[in-house]
Amino acid sequence: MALVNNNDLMVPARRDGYAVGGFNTSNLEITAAIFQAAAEKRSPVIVATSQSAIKYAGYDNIRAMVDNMSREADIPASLHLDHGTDMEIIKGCIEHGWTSLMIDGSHFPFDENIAATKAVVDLAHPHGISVEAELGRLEGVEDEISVDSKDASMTDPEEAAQFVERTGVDSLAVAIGTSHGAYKFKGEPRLDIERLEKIAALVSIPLVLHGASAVPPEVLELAQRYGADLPGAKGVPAESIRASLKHGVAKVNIDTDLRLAFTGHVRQILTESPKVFDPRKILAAARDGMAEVIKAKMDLFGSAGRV
Ligand code: TD3
Ligand code: ZN
Repeated sequence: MALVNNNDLMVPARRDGYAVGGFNTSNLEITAAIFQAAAEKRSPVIVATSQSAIKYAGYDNIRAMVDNMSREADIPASLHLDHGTDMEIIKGCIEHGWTSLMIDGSHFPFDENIAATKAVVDLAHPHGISVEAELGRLEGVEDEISVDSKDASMTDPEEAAQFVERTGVDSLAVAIGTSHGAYKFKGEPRLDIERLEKIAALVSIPLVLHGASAVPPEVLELAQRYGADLPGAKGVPAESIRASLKHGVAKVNIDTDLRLAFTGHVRQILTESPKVFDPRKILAAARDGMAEVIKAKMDLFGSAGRV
């Protein structure tokens, strides 16, 4: 079907206690994996593109690919800008048919984040485009910060309520202890679910969990068996994702797990089949490997079977 916006996908998700995956793409094979999984699982899906992915693949190529695949698969899907910070790209997405935008003003002081978010809401809403914002900062182990300062960077529930009220934003990304990439925790993984519960009590719009990749052991193991060097990689346990679904999280962002699956499968086929040099053989293995990961996410998030 034709592309929808994130409200169409996330408002029912928050109401019914499941989440839609926001999967990042930058090429044909990742996009195909997303729709292959969505079609098999009968799951709605959010196709996310970072600013650098747009620079890499081009607005029109991405839009045509996502639009076409969502029609062919007959799956409700949105095309979403992930972590928008550049007004030129935000406007470019509006002009090129994106149905959803994230404005990431999380690095700004509170009032400036509000102003930046409100400006994007005012630009997007007349076009029927939904807007996600972020309050609080996602800081990982690589940032070398203490537990205290990690706590200080997390989303404040009262501020979140005020932020949503003053911006008119459609969904809110919260910082509760996750971070981007493959190295999220040094010791035991810990998310601040109590904080999330307080936010959800004060904020009725759908919440978004960034940095939610699990770094699944079998995915990491495959990549490492064929030479990847990723010591100490650690992600968010399934149990924490399940807990977040009970407290308003209606979109869960996944990029790292797809990158790891892609890398593992490409490494495997190149190592095990040294006579293969057809890019389609190499990339089809990666695509199918990513589709398996995505299907498991759709089961975990509870979005499977909702179409
Ligand atoms: O916004 N994103 C995707 C871009 C992050 C770079 O990997 C996420 O929140 C996904 O985070 P994760 O856990 O997959 O790195
Ligand atoms: Zn993110």
